[in-house]
Amino acid sequence: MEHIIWNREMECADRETKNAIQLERLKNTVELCYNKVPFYKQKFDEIGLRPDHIKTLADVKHLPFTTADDLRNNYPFKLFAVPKKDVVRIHGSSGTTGKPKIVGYTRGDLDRWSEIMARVICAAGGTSEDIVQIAFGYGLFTGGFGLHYGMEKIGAMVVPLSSGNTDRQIMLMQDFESTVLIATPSYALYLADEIEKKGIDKDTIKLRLALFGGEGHTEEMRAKIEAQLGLLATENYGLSELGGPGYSGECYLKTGLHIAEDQYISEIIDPDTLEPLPMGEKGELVITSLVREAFPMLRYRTRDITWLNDEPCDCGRTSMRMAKVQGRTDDMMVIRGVNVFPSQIESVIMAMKEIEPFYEIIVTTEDYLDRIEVRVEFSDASLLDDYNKLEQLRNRIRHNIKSVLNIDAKITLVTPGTLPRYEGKGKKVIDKRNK
Ligand code: DLL
Repeated sequence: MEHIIWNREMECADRETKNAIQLERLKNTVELCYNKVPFYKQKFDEIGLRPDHIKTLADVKHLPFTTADDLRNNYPFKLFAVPKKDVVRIHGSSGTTGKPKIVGYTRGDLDRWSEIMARVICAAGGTSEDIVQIAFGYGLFTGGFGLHYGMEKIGAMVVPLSSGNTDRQIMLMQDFESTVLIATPSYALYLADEIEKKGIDKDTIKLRLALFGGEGHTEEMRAKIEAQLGLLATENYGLSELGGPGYSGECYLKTGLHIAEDQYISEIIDPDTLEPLPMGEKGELVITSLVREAFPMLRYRTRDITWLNDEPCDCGRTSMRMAKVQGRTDDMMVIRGVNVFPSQIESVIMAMKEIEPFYEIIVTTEDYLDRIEVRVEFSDASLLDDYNKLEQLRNRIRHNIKSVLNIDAKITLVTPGTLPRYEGKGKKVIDKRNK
């Protein structure tokens, strides 16, 4: 399979060229923020910073951070840097409660977004020959529209199904002989499970590639979906605040997510001291946009934990890569003093054949102590009649989780098919503690 590099000039540029592009665009973005967005002007004035103080790329560390609260406090349009008449699209965060975080795009922003989408799609292995089933939600969520325009740009055949209606997804996937699936890993897992349960002939499914994103997944979960659907899956990362997907995505080699460096500056900071960390160290990802007109963003604290790698990739791209997101600073659970990421529990579950890949983690406080309960489905329904075997399975899961986390979790086994399935991002942790 031939792999296309969509924009060789940008994706394979040397460091010097990239630095020059970044510096020029950073200066423009800082000017834009200062001159057009009162929120930024006030922040600059408070610390005595002027746009002309930004002379080198290293000066980015003098810029103030922006946080999710800043978006909420300026809801809906107060961070826009252009008049409303120049905004042609609105998107927002995918949360279902409260006010969404709203972002805007000019026509030029949409063009530049499609451009970086085309890059990550080609990096994954997508081509103009592909028939692409988009099962990301269309709406305020950036996933559906982002992939849609990127796929059209490379000339693929787009099937804009949006999420849900699984029977129809499977029928059209067979009828159209879709070759690429775009979905959250949670939904892909559900789809794969349904295809298996319905006893559908695997030869009628022609998928060869999937682009996942919108949430993380463990390598174990990816391997499971890849095997079940017979495809290669790459991971994509982005967030509404910075425009959505396109910021970074894996190439077919799956060795970290290539970042669109001509459109974004990426830093890793220590989330406690807020100091920048050296290349390769793990911390919170902070992103500055470089070409966004309607909604420029300075040093946005993503809360996502990862690290960066500046080595060129064997695919030929020189772009800086980020590691798979390890978790969010705010989804790390502290259980009796131990830091626990849901992904650690997911790895254990995915590795055990006797249980289904669906789970729920429930955190409560009992007698002032944190308790963690993991609910999973056992695969073999006949176990219901064999208490001993069920008990043994429960103990094995408990033991495996304990060996990874060093804490005792309560394991609840439920019958196959009882836990919720997700069409978009999965909600796998229910924290019932009073915070
Ligand atoms: O999820 C944008 C997106 C859509 C990216 C489709 C890729 C594909 P939001 O709804 O604003 O935007 O959610 C952003 O989702 O801060 C991460 O915590 C999480 N997230 C997104 N992609 C990944 C990923 C879109 N590949 C938030 N791995 C981000 C881990 C991810 N977390």
